[in-house]
Amino acid sequence: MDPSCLQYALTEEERKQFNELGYLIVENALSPEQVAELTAEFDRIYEDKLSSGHDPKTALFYPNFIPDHSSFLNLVDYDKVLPKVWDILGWNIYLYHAHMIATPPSGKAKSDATFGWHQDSGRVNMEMESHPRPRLSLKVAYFLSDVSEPDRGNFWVVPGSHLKDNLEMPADRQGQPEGAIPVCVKPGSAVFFDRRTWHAGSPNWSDYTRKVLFYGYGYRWIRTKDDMTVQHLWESSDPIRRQLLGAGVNCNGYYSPTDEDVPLRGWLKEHQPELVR
Ligand SMILES: O=C(O)CCC(=O)C(=O)O
Repeated sequence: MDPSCLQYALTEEERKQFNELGYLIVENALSPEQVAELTAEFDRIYEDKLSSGHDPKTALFYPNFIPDHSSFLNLVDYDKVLPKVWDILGWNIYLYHAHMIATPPSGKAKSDATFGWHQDSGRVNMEMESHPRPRLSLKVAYFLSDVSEPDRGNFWVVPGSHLKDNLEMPADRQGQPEGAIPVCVKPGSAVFFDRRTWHAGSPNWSDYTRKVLFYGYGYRWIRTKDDMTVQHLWESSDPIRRQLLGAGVNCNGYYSPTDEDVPLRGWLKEHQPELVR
């Protein structure tokens, strides 16, 4: 990592927003050139899935896309984003999960049906005894298509809901929970969200296919949530990227890391020592 990335460290205002709302929007995180390159690779994968029989009217959920192209890999330790991730979670982190979603026009009339609201991490929410639930991980969603208007298959959130263990759903599964809003952003925006923030994807009632890449960062003692077949990329990666791709010395090092397990800690000791404890 080049120390110049520290210019993108989380600001106090950003921390306040993330802590209070459970999400944070960073506009223009990607340049138009990056959006174009990522979109070309995204479209290639999507077209490939359509040719292999994916229904063009339903959303494509495609996990483990990092090995598919270097432009996806390069976002794993992206200098405009990673410093904000470590400012929130600390240094004992890695990419535990990544998925891309294409949401094509649904071709259906707009309805009021309640979306699939959830907190991330499945059974963690039942089996961990704590209130509020622990943060554990966050996702960064890079929007490649224009969702600056509602009804475009937007990502929805209930701001401030990350400290709630339950979210009251509307009666008869009609309408959205109180306070719910669509996240409306331009291509190139990165949306950080705490895994506990109640969120949902939504149907696409527009004519544009929605395109998003999700990068999930969590503590190194959390298991991967998809196949994450990235091990062959370790050798050609620098030490911090290797850590983020799940490399380590041995299993104990996920819990009690040595310097070799967590090069990010060594880097921060030198460049942002207040984060190392
Ligand atoms: O498609 C979306 O906007 C929602 C994605 C989602 O729920 C998730 O990544 O956990």
